[in-house]
Amino acid sequence: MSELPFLGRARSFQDRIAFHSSEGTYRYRDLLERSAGIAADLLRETDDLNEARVAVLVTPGCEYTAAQWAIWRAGGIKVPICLSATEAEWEYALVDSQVSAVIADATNAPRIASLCEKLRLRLLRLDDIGNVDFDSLPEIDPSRRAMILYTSGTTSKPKGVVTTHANIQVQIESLVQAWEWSHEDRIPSFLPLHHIHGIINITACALWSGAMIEAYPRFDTDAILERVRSDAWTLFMAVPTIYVKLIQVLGAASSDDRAAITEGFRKMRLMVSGSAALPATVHEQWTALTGQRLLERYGMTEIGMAISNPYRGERRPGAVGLPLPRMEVRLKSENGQLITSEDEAGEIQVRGPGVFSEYWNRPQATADAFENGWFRTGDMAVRERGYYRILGRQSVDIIKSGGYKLGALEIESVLLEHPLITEVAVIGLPDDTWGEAVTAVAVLKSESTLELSHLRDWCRERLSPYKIPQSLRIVSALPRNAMGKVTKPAVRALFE
Ligand code: MCA
Ligand code: AMP
Repeated sequence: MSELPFLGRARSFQDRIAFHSSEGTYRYRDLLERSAGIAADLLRETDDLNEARVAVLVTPGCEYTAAQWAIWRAGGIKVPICLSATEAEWEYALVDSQVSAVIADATNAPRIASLCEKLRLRLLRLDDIGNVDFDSLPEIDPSRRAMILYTSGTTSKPKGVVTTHANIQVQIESLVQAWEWSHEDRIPSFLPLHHIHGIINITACALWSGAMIEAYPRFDTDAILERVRSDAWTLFMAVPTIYVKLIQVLGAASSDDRAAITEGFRKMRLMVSGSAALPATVHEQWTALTGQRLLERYGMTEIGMAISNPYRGERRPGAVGLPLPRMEVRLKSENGQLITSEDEAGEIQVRGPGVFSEYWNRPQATADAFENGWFRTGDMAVRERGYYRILGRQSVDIIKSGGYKLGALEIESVLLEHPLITEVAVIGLPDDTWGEAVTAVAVLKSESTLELSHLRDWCRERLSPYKIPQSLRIVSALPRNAMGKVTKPAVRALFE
């Protein structure tokens, strides 16, 4: 029987260690067995999930991956949801993707149990699933849909980005080839597992290669630096905010500690930055501190990774490099002209077999996102001396903070529910640590006052922590154009 290629790869690494943590060591064969057991549980009432959506709310680690593989082996579509999201955000994703079941671990199951009850969803607790017997698992064609990731955009609610098994395989193979992954690699995983960076670039590439992962539930600076000191890893992948924070920590460390830690970083074979712009100054500071030349790359939920500085060759600070294998990239000017010369800015458009298939249940949004088969990223770039350099987003309504993409309109629609707010505009202001900081500019009901701390407390029930405004400015009116529409550049100008 033919099976999805990642399973064959795992079989060839049977006895190698896939996950290592303070809780234990799991080999590839453990992952295969455990995922088959969970798949059998998912298939209690049917012999194929036939693309039914199954949400995953599991702490990063072996069990998370076993759950993911189980959904795929049972024929379902995996919908990973954010561990730090609010119940309202979970409900949106579960309802929008029409999930039929949720897989959660012992820690997270109690957090989502009442929502599952309300939505009448089956809740599978991993701690309740033992070694379930299975007769056979369905045959899955790679053209089947495999995953839905929620991404914020210029609409008020996030959209579900659908990728097939074939798309995902191309995304993985492209990176494994470009960055020369091997079974000897060892990598920490500390990024959230509801986004491509953690799911594909780190976890899936490692497991495709027979490498070893050390999983952390979050970026735990002390624990991670302790392992860096002891040369635990060959690879390290993070968002720019993490490199900024590491530079701050190393700056404050004693000279002995700093020397031991930077030596650990120096020995790694590759350190990658992505998900947001890496300022050239941070790139240069990191090299001065550790001797490592960070490899910056560019990607997006809809396309995986598209452009990367080379593994071998010049890694240029401030630039993202060249198209990755199996990715075609072009720039289009504002008036629709194809840009062929250097030094001229245009929108990045991408084509290739790794590009997503559709936005879940949004045919119009899908159609609008493509131009003759090319995906329109909404990011502007220029080519200089052969390399692409990202200039920024076309839309002011997209904010990148700590590597997370946030939709200003989504945050505004929540803030408008606050009883004292009558009008609000949300923007991202430049921030040395976070890249951009979420900033709210609000008009209040007459004669009322609102403190930032109160607003932040109020938001905690409604928004993930990274979407909560970092600052608040109260104004008597929002700047509007002649048509009465709020003008974001003018809102931004209030801070200049
Ligand atoms: C958290 N805090 C923030 C933000 N986030 N403050 C300002 N802006 C923010 N964005 C505050 C918290 O409220 C808290 O404040 C304090 O910082 C510590 O919070 P914590 O969550 O513990 O912070 P952290 O652990 O230091 O997290 C920083 C982080 C995290 C590790 C950079 O944000 C992260 O994992 N980001 C990565 C996201 C990611 O993977 N993006 C990839 C998607 P207080 O102490 O007052 O409560 S992009 C992608 O996949 C594409 C395809 C691509 O190209 O990669
Ligand atoms: P998301 O789809 O949430 O993962 O966010 C993708 C967006 O992150 C892209 O459209 C870019 O705006 C931004 N991005 C990713 N990598 C880079 C990078 N190296 N430099 C600048 N922006 C980046």
